[in-house]
Amino acid sequence: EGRFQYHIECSAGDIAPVVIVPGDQGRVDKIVAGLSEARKIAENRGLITYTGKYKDYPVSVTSTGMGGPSASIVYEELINVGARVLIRIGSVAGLQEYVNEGDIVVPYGCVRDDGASNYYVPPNFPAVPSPDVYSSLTTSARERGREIVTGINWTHSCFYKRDPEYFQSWSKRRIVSLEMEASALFVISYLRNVKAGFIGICYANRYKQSAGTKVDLSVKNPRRDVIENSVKETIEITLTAIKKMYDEDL
Ligand code: R1X
Repeated sequence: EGRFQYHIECSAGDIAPVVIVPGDQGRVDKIVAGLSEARKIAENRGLITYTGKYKDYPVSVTSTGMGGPSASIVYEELINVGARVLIRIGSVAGLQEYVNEGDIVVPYGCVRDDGASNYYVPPNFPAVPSPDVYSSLTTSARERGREIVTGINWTHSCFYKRDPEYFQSWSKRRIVSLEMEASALFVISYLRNVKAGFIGICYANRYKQSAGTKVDLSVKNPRRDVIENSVKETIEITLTAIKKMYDEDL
């Protein structure tokens, strides 16, 4: 392995051992802004890669696109060229009444409806982050006095599902949030013996939106500034967590 990868168009030596993997291509620049000496490595099909440094420690960023099937291609190819730690920074929706716009969520497990991991392992196989990444992220948030939400996240595959029960059923089981890539990340990383973690920013409360009879998924967010602030803070928390992991030799 280590040769040129078909989709991400990177080879061994192009990326750092630690790679931040947002879904959104638009978030890549925001993360790269926190790095020094960053250079663009590749861009293909919306899979954009930069490598730079955070306080002298090498860090890469690669966008994965939306959903388990796209993201799983990126996770696999990054590991093929030397990634040892993958950290997803991504958007989530809240599934509990108390998880709202701008909240930061760091899950310690996922329900696996990502649409890709079921091709790797049976349904009874868990999707969990590496304890090292989880604790570095949560410690780094707490050290700066930022409260986070933790619990189990649901990685699903059907954004435009309009049946309220689809959302409510997981809410009733105390699931805190939902998004579309984390469980594929956790399963693939576990199988390939690399470390993974996920930190999410809440964009909407799907619990409240689906509590009526209709689910309106297209509401424009009135709290954009609060969310943008949390995106910035999430990036800082992640970079500090990465430094912590390098310093502690994790
Ligand atoms: O993971 C989810 C997906 O990538 C979060 O945002 C996208 C859907 O809007």
